Amino acid sequence: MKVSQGHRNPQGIVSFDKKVLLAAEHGPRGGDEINVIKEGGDYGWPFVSYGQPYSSGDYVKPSKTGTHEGYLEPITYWVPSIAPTELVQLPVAGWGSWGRALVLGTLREEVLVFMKVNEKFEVVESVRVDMGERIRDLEVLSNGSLLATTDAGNLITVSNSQVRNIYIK
Ligand SMILES: [Ca+2]
Repeated sequence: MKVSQGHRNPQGIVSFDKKVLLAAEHGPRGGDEINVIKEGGDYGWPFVSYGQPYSSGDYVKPSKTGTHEGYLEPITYWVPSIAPTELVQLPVAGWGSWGRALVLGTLREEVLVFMKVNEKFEVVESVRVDMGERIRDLEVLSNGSLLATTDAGNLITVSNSQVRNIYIK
């Protein structure tokens, strides 16, 4: 069963509070998005994007750029691109005021983006935590800390109070 359409390159998906599906996707050049997924929703690609084509020779080009009119709006987007990957939700315990927040991995920016959303899924606070590596995947461990995989071949745990490298190469 098709749930939704018009996604470009979704790489992260999370069930927020185990109720609402959120997905992160790459835009073309800019226009990276986080969307609340609604059944039957159309998220615009390849018709609209806040990003731009890479070049006039792109195989698929958005029909309209710099707008998302006519399609479901992302809850947040990035121009220029940050290259988003996995999206997770932090547990309440152990994360202080960031409990229940969203965390997004990025490739290009080499940061984790921590985001608080309100009940309407508006991003009300956002911080970037520099990881110094391209972050590919994220997992919340049973002890509540966050585990990141990196393109350099490292696993990094992140807790509210510490950042620690574990080299697996
Ligand atoms: Ca879109």
